[in-house]
Amino acid sequence: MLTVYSDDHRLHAAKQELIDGTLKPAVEKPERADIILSRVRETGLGDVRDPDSFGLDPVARVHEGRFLTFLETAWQQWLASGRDYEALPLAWPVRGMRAIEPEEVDGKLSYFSFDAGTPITAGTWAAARASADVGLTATRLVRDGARSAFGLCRPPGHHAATDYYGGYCFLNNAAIAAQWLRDQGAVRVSILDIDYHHGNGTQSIFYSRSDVQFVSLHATPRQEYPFFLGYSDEIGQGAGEGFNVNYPFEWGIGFDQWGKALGDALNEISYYGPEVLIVSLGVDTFEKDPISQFKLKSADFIEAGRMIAGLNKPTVFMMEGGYAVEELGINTVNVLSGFEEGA
Ligand code: OKP
Ligand code: ZN
Repeated sequence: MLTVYSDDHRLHAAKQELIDGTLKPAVEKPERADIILSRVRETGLGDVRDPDSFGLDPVARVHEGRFLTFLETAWQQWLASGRDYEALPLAWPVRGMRAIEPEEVDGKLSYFSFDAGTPITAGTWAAARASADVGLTATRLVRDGARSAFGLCRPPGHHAATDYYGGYCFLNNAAIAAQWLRDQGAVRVSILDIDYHHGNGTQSIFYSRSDVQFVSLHATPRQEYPFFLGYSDEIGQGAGEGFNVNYPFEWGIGFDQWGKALGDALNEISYYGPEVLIVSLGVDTFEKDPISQFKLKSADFIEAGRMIAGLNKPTVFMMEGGYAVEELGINTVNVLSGFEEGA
């Protein structure tokens, strides 16, 4: 399996992140991609290549123009307003308030985000664009006939929606790739999201559509971030009804329950019959993940990969979360090599 990787992920390297009510060293950091890449090389998974540039058109098929303009100019505006450290929002338009885009950068940061845990830095926009190109390049390899490919995306994407960022995500790499496949003529695309956190951005982007199925296993929003989406009664709406499938789980589950749900999820996908499968690959379900509460073991990721291969669909893996840096390379590549064994 080929891996697509860009060094430009390094341009997004927040020093701190607001977590547990305090500023701490960022957990979503460049070392994450480094360790995955070195494991890819060490195991001989396959060649590593650079992404091609797809320009903004495929990105603009998913995200709103004013949101993209904001992301592109946010750092400049933040600097111009007298700050030279990382930009974070502070207030949101909740129940009964007015969702009108403010003029000042602090207001815009809030307007275009949904959490205060996702810093914008000088290089964030460039890194996010490179990450989308990584995903698109991996997707094109599969469109052109590869059985599978791995987009080593960083920053991740699944929390970003058409017009807001958050959860370490700015551009929704998987959604951009799915839309690109549709625009290239694929009739049906499935996105299987196995990150520990619900892919609220991806769900909301395709919620009213039947041409992209979204299936997600994640921690229940009753207990876990992003808190306000990911319940099992979210089945899609209008034309999208029946094409959104959520498997929320309580803290503490292991592979017994998770693997069973994965089998179920794969049946849903098989029944839907996509031309291509995109896997939003987070391995923060790992027992030692510092911000998560599932109990998967390293060997379980091999089995997950085998199971996904059993679907027998052209498959693009795109990196999402996973923060136990020491084991991150092993766990990620375990899914990929499990897939290759099963394919
Ligand atoms: C991004 B991805 C932990 C709070 C964590 C943000 C998590 C973003 C996860 N107590 N806040 O889905 O891995
Ligand atoms: Zn996650």
